[in-house]
Amino acid sequence: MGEAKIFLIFLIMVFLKGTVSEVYTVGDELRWNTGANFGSWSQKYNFSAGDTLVFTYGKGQHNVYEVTEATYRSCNASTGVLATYDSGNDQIQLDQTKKYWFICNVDGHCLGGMRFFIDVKEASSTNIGPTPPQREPIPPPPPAANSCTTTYVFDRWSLWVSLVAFGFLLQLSE
Ligand SMILES: [Cu+2]
Repeated sequence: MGEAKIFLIFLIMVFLKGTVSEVYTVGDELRWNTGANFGSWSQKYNFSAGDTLVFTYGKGQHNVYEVTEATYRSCNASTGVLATYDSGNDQIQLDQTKKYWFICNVDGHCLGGMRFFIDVKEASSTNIGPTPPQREPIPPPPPAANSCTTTYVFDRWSLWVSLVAFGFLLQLSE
């Protein structure tokens, strides 16, 4: 019973690991700032639908524009802006499977490197290996009554030996 419970908890953990969305801080410890390499940051992770990006930065120093690919490439946000954020702590849920293109639209920041794109895939459990085959539970040890039976048999046997020996002795004495 104890083993079954542990195995069930293990299964639940595997299931949750495969489905619970991740939260990614853009730029990791460097955050959303000039000087971070967002191209390499964005390639470190496999993003899937339901994950969340968090942009943290000094409010007013930067902003976050979700843009089209063309605007990402040109760094010209006069067109092709899909969404804008400027709170300094922007949490963007990636609820679609598509490419997301982000830039900072403060002068010069996009051209200076504050831009990246990510390819958000379908949330799936393909990154989870097959669960190892569950071993058959070890059968419980045989009941302790067996030892009583053994003792009982032994006692009967020794009684029988004693009787034979006694009879033998009686025969000798005749
Ligand atoms: Cu900026």
